[in-house]
Amino acid sequence: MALARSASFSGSLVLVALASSGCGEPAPLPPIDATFPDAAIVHPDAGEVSDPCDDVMRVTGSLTEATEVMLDTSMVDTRPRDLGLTCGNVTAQYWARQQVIELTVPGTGPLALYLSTQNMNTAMDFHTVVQLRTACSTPPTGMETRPTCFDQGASAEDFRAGGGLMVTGGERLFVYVTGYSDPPAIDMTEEEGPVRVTFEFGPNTAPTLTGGLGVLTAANAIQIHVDGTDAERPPEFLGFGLLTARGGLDFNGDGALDYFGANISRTVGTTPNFSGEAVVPASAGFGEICRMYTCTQLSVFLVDQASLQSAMRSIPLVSGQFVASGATCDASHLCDLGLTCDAATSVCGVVVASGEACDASHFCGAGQACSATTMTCVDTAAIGESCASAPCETGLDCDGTSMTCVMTVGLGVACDATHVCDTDLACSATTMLCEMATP
Ligand SMILES: [Ca+2]
Ligand SMILES: [Ca+2]
Repeated sequence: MALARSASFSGSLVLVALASSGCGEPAPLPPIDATFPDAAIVHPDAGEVSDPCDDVMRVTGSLTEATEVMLDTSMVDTRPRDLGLTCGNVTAQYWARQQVIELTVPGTGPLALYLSTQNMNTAMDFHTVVQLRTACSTPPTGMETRPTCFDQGASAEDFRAGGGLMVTGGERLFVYVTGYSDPPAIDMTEEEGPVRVTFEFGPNTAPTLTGGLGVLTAANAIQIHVDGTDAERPPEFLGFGLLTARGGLDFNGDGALDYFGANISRTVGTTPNFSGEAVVPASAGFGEICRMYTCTQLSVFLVDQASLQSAMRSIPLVSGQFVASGATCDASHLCDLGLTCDAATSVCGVVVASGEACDASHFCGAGQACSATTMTCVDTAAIGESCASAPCETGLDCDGTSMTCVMTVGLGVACDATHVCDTDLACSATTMLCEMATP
C-alpha cells in the first residue's frame, strides 16, 4: 500500500500511514538507500559555515501569552544538519538553511505545546519544516512516542507548518526551523526566508470518542462521522483501520491491523461536545478495497491538536450517503453532521430548544412538542393536565370535552376520568371497565 508522502503536500487532507501507540506498531520508515552524515553534506552556498547548535536562540515560554520568535533563515550561514529520515525532505541532497531555538517549557507537569508558523510574518509559500529535538545534535530516530516533525502545510496553498504535542514544564526542546529543499521548488515554494514561530502552552486532556458512523459512498469515498468530547477544542485528526467480518485489514503483512490518518475537516457542536467529519477520497483507494473485502466496521481513534489520542472504538461502516436537513432518512440515507433522523417522520433535522420555532426539520427535544398554534417548542402536558394551550405527551390524546390529556383505552380495560374508552366503547359505572356501548 503505497501512500505517497507527496500526496500530503498537495492538499489539505493528510493521509499517511499511521502508527498507533495503542497497538505498538512502529511507523513504517521510507526505504533507506542512503544516509547523509552531517559531515558529508555540501551546502551549495557553503562558504563561511557554522554549526546551528553553536548559535541557538534561547527562549522561555509563557503560560499566559504566546511566545513569538522572529527568524530569517535566508540570513544565516549555518552548516545544516541532517534532519534524519523522518522529517521533511528525508533524503535531501542538501538541507535548506536552519536556525535553532532552544525552548524552555514554562510551568510544571504535562502541558500542551502548540507551535505555528502560520502568521503574517511568514510567507504562505515558504514550505516550512519544524523539527523538535531533545538534544541539539541528535536527530530523532522515528521511534519517539510524540511528534518530532512538523512539515505539513495548512492547505494546498498554505505551506506554513504547525501542530502540537505534549511537553513537561521545565523541559528543554531544540526547535529546528528550516524549509523543504529537495527537490528544490517542486511546488513553486520557497525553502528559506523570514519566519515567525509562535509557541503557546496550555493544559490539555485526551479526547473521547463516543460514537460514529462510516459511510462508503457509491463513488467509493469513505465519509467518517465521529461524535465525542474534548475539554479544550475539537480534535483535528483521526486514525482509522478497516475491519471485515473475518478481521482487520493488514496491508504490511505484520499480522496486525493497520491504521491510516485523515483530517477532521468539519466539526459542529459546543465544547466539550463535538461531531466531526473526515473524508477519505476515492483516490486513496480504501473505498475500492472495502468493496473488495466487504468492510463492515472501522476502528477509529481521535487525535487532538496536541497529539493526545482517544481510545479506539469500532464504528459501523455502511453503504449509502449523507443527506441534508429536510431530506428523508433511512438505512442508507444518513443525516449529515449535527442532524437527527426524526423517528416519527424519517426526516433529517435539528433538535431545537424550548420556545424556538419548529417545523418539519426543526424538532423539539424530550418533554416538548411543536405547538400547532404558535409553531414553537413548548412543554407537553401530562395525563390529566390541560391541553387547552399545550400539546399532550406522546401517547395521550386531548379530550375535546374536558380539554385535558387523557389516555384512550380498549375493551375490558379500567377506565376513569383520565382513561377514556375507545370509540364505540363506554365506561361502565358499575365495573369501571370499558364495555361495548349499548346502542
Ligand atoms: Ca484535548
Ligand atoms: Ca499491519
